[in-house]
Amino acid sequence: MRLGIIGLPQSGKTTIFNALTRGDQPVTTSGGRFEVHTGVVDVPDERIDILSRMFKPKKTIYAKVTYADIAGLEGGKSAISGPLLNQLSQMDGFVHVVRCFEDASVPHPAGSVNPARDVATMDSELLLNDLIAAERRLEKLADERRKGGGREKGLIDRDIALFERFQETLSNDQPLRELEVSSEEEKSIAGFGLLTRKPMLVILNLGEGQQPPALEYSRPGVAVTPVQGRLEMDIAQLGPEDAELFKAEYGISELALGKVIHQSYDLLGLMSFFTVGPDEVRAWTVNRGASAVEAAGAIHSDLAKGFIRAEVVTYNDLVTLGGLAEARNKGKLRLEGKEYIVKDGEIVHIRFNL
Ligand SMILES: Nc1nc2c(ncn2[C@@H]2O[C@H](COP(=O)(O)OP(=O)(O)OP(=O)(O)O)[C@@H](O)[C@H]2O)c(=O)[nH]1
Ligand SMILES: [Mg+2]
Repeated sequence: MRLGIIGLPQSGKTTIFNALTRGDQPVTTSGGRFEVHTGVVDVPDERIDILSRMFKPKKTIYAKVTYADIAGLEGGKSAISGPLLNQLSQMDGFVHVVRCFEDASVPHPAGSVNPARDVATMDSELLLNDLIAAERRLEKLADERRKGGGREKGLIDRDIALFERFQETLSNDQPLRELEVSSEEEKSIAGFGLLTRKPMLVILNLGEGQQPPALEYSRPGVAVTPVQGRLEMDIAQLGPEDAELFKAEYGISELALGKVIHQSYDLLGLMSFFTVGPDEVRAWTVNRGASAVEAAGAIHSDLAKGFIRAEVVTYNDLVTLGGLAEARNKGKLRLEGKEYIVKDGEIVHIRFNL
């Protein structure tokens, strides 16, 4: 799963990226140049820590999220061009970094710090691009319908109706993530990478000790969270001991970054199930509502192909009872079939036969 970090120039994208990935990309200005850096981040999970202590495996593997620091968005109400748009459309969701910090030595491209305005600017930039994409698609569909010989007319008409709905929604300044579409329709737009369909996490990038601004912004599929970006980046770059000292000195009990990673994960509609054993304790990522056979497929396609049964135990039962054998003895290890809906935090063992 990949989240693209976007925002106006000099809003603190690379700073947030470094904080999330414990990276040290230089925070010099990209000058609006198109530039992408990616980093993979473990999703912190106390349950994995505890299972790992229980099973003492050779390897402990957390769920992962990839962040991409994408520079080059100007926020000038112009269409986003080629390679940049291509990058954006490949993301599963966005982290929008909004500058709140005041610093005279860092000029704001619009001349002043105004988070509400910047949120609106980025929203309309993404909207504009989807509007252009929808219009292009409608032209193509009209051509296809006129020429004939390809897909069935009924299918083309269905797509035309859908993209006309998109066009209308976007023209009313409404992002597409707020529109209900059927699973059929979902399939016919999967390849288009429409930007306003993607979930978004808005990060209010605060200066040290700054209070978050009041921002009236509540929309489906968007979460808003304040982060003291530079402070968190500085801490992320320290060793664990120094980081503790630093946090004590600044009176920080918990970093916002763990929360940001969790919010990203939730926003993308993901959850984790676990596998345990002496070799490996591991978190696997699936969509919420995934079935047992889909969970098997997340581990390996062979497990889905040869699926017989899933042995399932809840995290709480396993930890309380102290082991898989104990769980089995107490009848807490359930046998489930292909269609079983896996829950977040369940420990799943797939029985399969090829
Ligand atoms: N004072 C202060 N400066 C910050 C803060 N966060 C970021 N900066 C500074 O703002 C400048 C821009 O930060 P970057 O993280 O490079 O911003 P960016 O969005 O990646 O910039 P571009 O890639 O050039 O668009 C840097 O000089 C940072 O040190 C903060 O919380 N307080
Ligand atoms: Mg940058």
